[in-house]
Amino acid sequence: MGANDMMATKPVNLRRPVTPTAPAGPWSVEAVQALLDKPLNDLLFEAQTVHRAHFPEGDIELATLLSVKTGGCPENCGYCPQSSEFDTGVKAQKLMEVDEVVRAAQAAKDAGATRFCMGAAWRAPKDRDVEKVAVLVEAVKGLGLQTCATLGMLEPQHAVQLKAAGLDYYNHNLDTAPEYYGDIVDTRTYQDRLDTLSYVRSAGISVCCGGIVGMGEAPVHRAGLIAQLANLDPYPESVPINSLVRVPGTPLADSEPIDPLDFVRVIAVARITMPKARVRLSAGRQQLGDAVQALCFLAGANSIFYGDKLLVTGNPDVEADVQLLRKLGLKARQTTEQGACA
Ligand code: SAM
Ligand code: DTB
Ligand code: SF4
Repeated sequence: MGANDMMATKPVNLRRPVTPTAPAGPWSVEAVQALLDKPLNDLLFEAQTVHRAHFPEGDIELATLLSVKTGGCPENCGYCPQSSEFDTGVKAQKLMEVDEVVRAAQAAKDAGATRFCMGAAWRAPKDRDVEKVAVLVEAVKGLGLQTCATLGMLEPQHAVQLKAAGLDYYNHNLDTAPEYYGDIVDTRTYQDRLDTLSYVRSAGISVCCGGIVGMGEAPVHRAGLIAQLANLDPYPESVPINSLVRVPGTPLADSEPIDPLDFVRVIAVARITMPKARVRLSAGRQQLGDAVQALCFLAGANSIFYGDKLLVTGNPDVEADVQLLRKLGLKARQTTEQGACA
């Protein structure tokens, strides 16, 4: 097959990824593992080929996070500084007021973000919490930004309410493979996560779902996570790949950091298995350095969290990211006057 044939854009069915190595049916963990194990240059070439076929513009989406309700969470996710079970110095705060959120969202838009994601440290929001977040969503949507929220487990009617308020995306991560999940959190199950994802889908909200690497997982767990994500039907529109931010006081604070090239591999395999998704190079960028981030973009990452803070931990500052994109000759995704993404 010549290079031109490989670059040709074919009609794509979201349910059946069209890639050089895509299986006819669901992705097996073994097939994903085989991709992860390829020689790096071969893997990057395949990922970049898939990437160019599906994202000829090559732009980078800028999504800004805001923790609208911080800390005091009853869950025990071993990576999370916001769990009330761990002594991390994060102070619990109540839900932010609308005007404060709108100010932050406007500032994000002015800085060039096209998506604004509101995070809340809840296990599952109560009815009255969802009503209040719906007001926030409506206000942020009114600024012409894409809206995203991550609030924990939802009931089906909550998803419907949030959709009606103008929620475009719901972030709910599977975090790792089902086999490793119980080692990371035991206050909820993998099936709880899948249930919320199905309510979000049914309500017509786009799905943002990914995971974390560098939590002491085995390579097969990374393959297991990607297979789970790629086999969601359809696979998520947004796939955040986080590198663990090791926060003192959390049970995972002393985890062995992932080899940066293994992180690049995970990004590449996410791109190959979910060709039309926005793959987000998410938490942990402060530890990666410019060269590894450049490799992640080559591997098919086309979204970042943009802004000086993630939820409670740090992120590269805006000026550094503007310079990085400029240095790499990458352009940020633009919105139209109406706020729709061009
Ligand atoms: N409470 C909600 C939930 O768990 O879905 C929403 C907020 S929670 C902080 C959102 C996601 O952030 C988690 O699912 C996890 O994937 C990611 N996350 C949390 N702490 C992290 C850390 N220290 N490093 C990397 N990612 C982290
Ligand atoms: C996601 O996958 N990563 C973001 C967002 N979705 C909500 C959160 C990262 C959190 C990093 C640690 C912190 O600041 O709390
Ligand atoms: Fe709570 Fe979400 Fe943190 Fe888990 S990840 S402790 S659910 S805020």
